[in-house]
Amino acid sequence: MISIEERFPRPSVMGVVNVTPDSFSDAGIHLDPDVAAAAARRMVEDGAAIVDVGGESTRPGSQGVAAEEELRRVQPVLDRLGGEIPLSIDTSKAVVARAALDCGAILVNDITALRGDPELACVVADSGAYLCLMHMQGEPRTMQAEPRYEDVAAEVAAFLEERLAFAVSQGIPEDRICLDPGIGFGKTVAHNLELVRRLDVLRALGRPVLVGFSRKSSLRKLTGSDDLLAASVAAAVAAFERGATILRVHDVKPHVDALSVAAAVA
Ligand code: HH2
Repeated sequence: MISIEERFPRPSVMGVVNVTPDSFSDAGIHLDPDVAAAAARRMVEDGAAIVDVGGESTRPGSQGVAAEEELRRVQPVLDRLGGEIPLSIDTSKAVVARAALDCGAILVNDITALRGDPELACVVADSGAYLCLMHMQGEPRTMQAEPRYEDVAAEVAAFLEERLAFAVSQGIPEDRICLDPGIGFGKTVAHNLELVRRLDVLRALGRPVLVGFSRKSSLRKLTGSDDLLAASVAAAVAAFERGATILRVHDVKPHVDALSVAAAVA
């Protein structure tokens, strides 16, 4: 497989399909696998380079689900789409990742950065899949209680550098890996903004950076609005301009259009 930077040139859009009853922003709407599959196909028609399918909500306060339940949610969607469109699996569980890769998924998006399941690194290494390593302080159940950093950009970069080295030590080629600051995962609004402002600190690690600011609660806090579309697009463009390569978004078409213009200007 070609390197992740060749496969996903900057900027590339990752569409989000959450097959969950309790997700942060699109809870319940994709529980019917036919509806989820149709939404994913539409995202690719609208210009998404890949669609990230997830069966576990990681929103602040969420408890996590068993692997069987996560698989029960995502498998029917993967069965409908595997091989047809580029798919990413949003999971920290090896059995879920393996099932998705068997169905043709090409990227494993692990919000625990290979800390959640000791078997996951091996599954990724054996398959040759791409991998996203994300920073999170704490765990979803408690992460927003009291996030603290001395220097958020430096600490997130140090964490990702260590996780990148770990992934490589497990046999995952460095050129398959992208890094993600984990917007909203154990961070205040100020932390999230500083991470985007100082994205060059993450870029300096030499890997493509993925940013997921779409519909996150910081945007609601900043705007006071419940309609987060324009705020999400602005955050994605700001992240792109500071060097982000892949933007993880729920509303694909407006992001693709905005990023096309931002890229044309750049
Ligand atoms: N954010 C969410 C889930 N997965 N993966 C990466 N790599 N980066 C992110 O920022 C990220 C992620 C949370 O957002 P969402 O999918 O909308 O909600 P939920 O986790 O509740 O399903």
